Amino acid sequence: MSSEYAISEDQIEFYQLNGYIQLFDVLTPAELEQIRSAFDEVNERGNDHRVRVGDENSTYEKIFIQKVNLCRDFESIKQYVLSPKIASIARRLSRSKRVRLWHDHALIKLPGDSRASDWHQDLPYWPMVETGALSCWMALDDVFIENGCMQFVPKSHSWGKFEPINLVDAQSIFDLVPEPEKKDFTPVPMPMPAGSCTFHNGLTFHYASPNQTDKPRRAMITIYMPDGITYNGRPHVVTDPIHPIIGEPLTGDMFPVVSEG
Ligand SMILES: O=C(O)CCC(=O)C(=O)O
Repeated sequence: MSSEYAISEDQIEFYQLNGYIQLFDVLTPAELEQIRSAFDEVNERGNDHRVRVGDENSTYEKIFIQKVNLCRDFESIKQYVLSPKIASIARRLSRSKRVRLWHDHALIKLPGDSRASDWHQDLPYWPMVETGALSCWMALDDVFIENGCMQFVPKSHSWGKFEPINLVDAQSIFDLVPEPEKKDFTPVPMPMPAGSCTFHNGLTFHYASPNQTDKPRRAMITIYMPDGITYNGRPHVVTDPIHPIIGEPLTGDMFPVVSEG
């Protein structure tokens, strides 16, 4: 991966205030091509990493095909996910001394009978006591509203942590949000060319509309957590096999330090 991506203090403040930021041309064309080729290889190698919720035609897979921790089996994805270039942006945005990898995942919104990724927060699904974890959502295709670019509600990360909503049942998170905050609901769409990305706080409300085009919308997401985040015991596909102890920090080889400053 190429060298450090410059972000200004104003951009860090924007992220801190709004809970998200959009960054253009983060990947070089060669880096983008490398990840796209890795996605082709993932497709050829089948479904080992797929989060299975129901069968091939399940509602979940109409929202997106999700493949978790590709970095464990695909060298070029490992290079990307562990690269200091992206991790250091996460560290600076979150104003952390050190960030660890939580996990990576591919989210592919297929064309056809496509569903929205409904409004939700991420942190309620993660087994973490503390806040602060954040995602880098890297576009591998040009994205716009019609194929499911990300959308965010500015400042919604300051509304608190709600219950995890069921994306498949079209349960609305807004039923959980109190009135004063609900009136501040002004989503901001994030169209951008491939190789650009957004970062969002695990508490920020986000959404992606159905893919109404005839091509897949591919995104590579890397999730980082400030060092010291502790395990809260919630079941999760990443932590279930390793049985962490409740209250202990998520550390070790599975959650390596990826940027320190
Ligand atoms: O890519 C999508 O459709 C949704 C992404 C998302 O929810 C996330 O990255 O947390």
